[in-house]
Amino acid sequence: MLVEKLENLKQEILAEIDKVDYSLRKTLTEIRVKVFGKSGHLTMFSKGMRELSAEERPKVGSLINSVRNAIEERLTAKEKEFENLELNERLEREKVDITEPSKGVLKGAYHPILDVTDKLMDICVSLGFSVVEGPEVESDYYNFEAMNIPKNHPSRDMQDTFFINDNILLRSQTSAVQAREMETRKPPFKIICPGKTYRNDSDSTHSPVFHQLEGLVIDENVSMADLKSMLTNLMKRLYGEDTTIRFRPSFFPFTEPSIEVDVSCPSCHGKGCTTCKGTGMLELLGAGIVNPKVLEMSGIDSKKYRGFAFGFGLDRTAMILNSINNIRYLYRNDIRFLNQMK
Ligand code: 2NL
Repeated sequence: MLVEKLENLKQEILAEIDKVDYSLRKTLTEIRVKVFGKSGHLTMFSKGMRELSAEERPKVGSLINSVRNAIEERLTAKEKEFENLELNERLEREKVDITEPSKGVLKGAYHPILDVTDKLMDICVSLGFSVVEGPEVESDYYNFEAMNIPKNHPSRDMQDTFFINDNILLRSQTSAVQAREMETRKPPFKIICPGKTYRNDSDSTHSPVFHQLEGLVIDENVSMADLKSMLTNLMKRLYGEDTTIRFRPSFFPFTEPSIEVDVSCPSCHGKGCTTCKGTGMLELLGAGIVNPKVLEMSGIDSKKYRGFAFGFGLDRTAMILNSINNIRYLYRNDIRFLNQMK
């Protein structure tokens, strides 16, 4: 009776396994549970062994084992078969056609402002300067007060500076970084501060966001002669050895005396063209001997130390070096334009 039941179970389950096709492969797991699970058919038979007599037990035991092995073997074979099919299916689905032509790689290009910033930083670092950065959202104190720009100065007008409130603004010059550094560093030191600056100004040569690189040297006995020789060296390395340099007297509240620096136009080599508006020269940067008031405000002893400083407009420099006639091109990031840069 028991033997017959086991034999029937075996036939029934094997037939069931044989019937499962690939699309219904999950039912193999169900069969496995139905037969071998906690309350599965074979498990029940094994549990029932307890009620058998001592002589029946080994006979039925070995029969249960052989049924288990037969079902297990058929199940495993079928599972293996489906696994192979699944793998083949996946390989087919994920096949990459290596003969298909490439769509091409879109090449990026270096932005001209980043390019001149890097060149100037390289030159300045070779001259012993350290590069420092500071916040773009600044206090009125570091941006204006510490630079000896009085309260009634036109650059403090709402028309020129982006104020966030009475005291906080978007820095209008990178000098603010230097004011911070002067408070914390012990002279002598040489620093440059490249970065973004903001002014409410917009035409073909002005953008509300622009870039400056300012330099500051604080030491005993630095002079206008040191400043001029350093700037000459710097300009010749940036624009070429044959560049001529002109210094003109000027005025800035933070330097005294102040100078402006012109170089021979790199487009026409001084002959006169549209880039230099026929003058043969380009105004390039402002500089000067740091006003002793500025030193004192930052806690530097103006009797012992002197300083010189200079400030570049990086946008203008990038425009001159790449013959760009409208500053807007620098802020469109049109890859066709960027790829034309030298
Ligand atoms: C310009 C003029 C200049 C400075 C920037 C400076 C910084 C400190 C002290 C004194 Cl901490 N001066 N910077 C000096 C002279 C000119 O820039 O027109 N730049 C585009």
